[in-house]
Amino acid sequence: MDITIFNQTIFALASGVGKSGVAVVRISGPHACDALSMLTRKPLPVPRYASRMRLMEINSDELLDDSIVIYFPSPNSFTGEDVVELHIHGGRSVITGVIDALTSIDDLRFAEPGEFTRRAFENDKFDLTSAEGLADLINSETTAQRRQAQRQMAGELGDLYDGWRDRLMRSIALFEAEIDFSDEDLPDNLFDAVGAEIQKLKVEISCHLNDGHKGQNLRDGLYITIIGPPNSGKSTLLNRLSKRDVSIVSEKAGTTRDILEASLELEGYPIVIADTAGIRETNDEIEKEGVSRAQAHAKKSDLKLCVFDGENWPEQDARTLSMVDQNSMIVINKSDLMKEHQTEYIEVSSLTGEGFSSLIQSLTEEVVNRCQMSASPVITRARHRESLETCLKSLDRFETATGAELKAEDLRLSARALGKITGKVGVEDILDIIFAEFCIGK
Ligand SMILES: Nc1nc2c(ncn2[C@@H]2O[C@H](COP(=O)(O)OP(=O)(O)OP(=O)(O)O)[C@@H](O)[C@H]2O)c(=O)[nH]1
Ligand SMILES: [Mg+2]
Repeated sequence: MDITIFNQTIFALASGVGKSGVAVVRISGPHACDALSMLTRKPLPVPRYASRMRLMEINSDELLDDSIVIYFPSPNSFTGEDVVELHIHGGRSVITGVIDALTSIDDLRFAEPGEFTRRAFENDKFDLTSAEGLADLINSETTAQRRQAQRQMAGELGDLYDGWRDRLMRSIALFEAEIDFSDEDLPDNLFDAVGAEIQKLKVEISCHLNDGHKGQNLRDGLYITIIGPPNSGKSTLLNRLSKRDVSIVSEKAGTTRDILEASLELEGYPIVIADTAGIRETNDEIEKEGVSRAQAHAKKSDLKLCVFDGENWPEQDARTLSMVDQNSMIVINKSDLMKEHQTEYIEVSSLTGEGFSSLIQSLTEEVVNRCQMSASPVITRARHRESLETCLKSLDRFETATGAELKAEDLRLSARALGKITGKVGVEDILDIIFAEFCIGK
């Protein structure tokens, strides 16, 4: 994005599209006040107070809407620029009328997705991790996702990375002093002190990285794939879990071919469960494709729900059995047809619902274990993880490097990697990608 466009005044519908009681149109930039005056033909309202004002067509006295207007003078606004919010009636014709009137004003243009937030970032209203937290908040669907987004938005993650970066900067300063004044008397134990500090930082960053991807799991939702032999009742089980008729169920083996997904929420944690083709050897080309998709899908999911057919118990399907690993939960279905019961695995009947409360309980435990928030902030994006790994690698190099110059350079690289996460340095190339994630009006 060209930086000069920040001189322009932008506007957009900040509330959702479609009919609603109230809609909010936001205007930000140097001409926001002029635009408001053109619509109201009245003096500016008192800053940050809601004022009832009539909005008129620009070229006639035709009433567009009787509205509530709030004016936030720069720098005390969301973007840091002059911002005007028009709270109008949410009818399509009212919204179109106001948007058309704004479009007809020369110095105004429609905002790009995320442009308001980007301006706020450029004006130092918050760092990149907080902006990402805001995007996550808007996209959050469950309570736990909302809490995580709010914590990130409040700057928890940014503060952690800035704190580490500050410590690195202090170490760098000490090294530079050593390089610049090597003839003078600096304490002998200077290198030792920095070495100990870097060692401590490395442990903290490693612990932070070693989070079992909980933050990312919560943000993206945990992905669970149901696998098992044909006819074991996988589709019936998914339909009962999701309380919807997602998959076709039939007594014919080999019914499901495509991957079918249902989104659920367990105690505020988001999960997506996928039903797949029953795994078996087959000459049917389409079924074969279904089986290979099922296997590939199972491999990349966070958890496999391996469903065995209880009718054949204790016999178990060898192909499915070979896919069981530590990321698997075993379920024996058709408990209503089992002649002898077992206690090792979860037994359910997808037909009658028997055993489902313990299945849901076990699933919830798994999900909570893999997503639960801790007291300390967690990594929520691959972007953060990559930079932290780069930082750690530079700190490793620091320890083996010889000479103050090389060591200082490694410290600079590691500080740079941290600065990239919060947006302090070298982020121009990724800003377009990050802010494109937002919707228009944010
Ligand atoms: N008695 C009994 N029948 C079940 C149960 N679960 C499923 N069935 C029946 O088993 C048959 C197969 O069910 P599906 O859910 O289609 O099985 P699937 O594993 O999805 O089969 P494919 O898609 O072919 O791999 C259907 O006739 C279901 O009604 C159960 O718990 N008890
Ligand atoms: Mg099926």
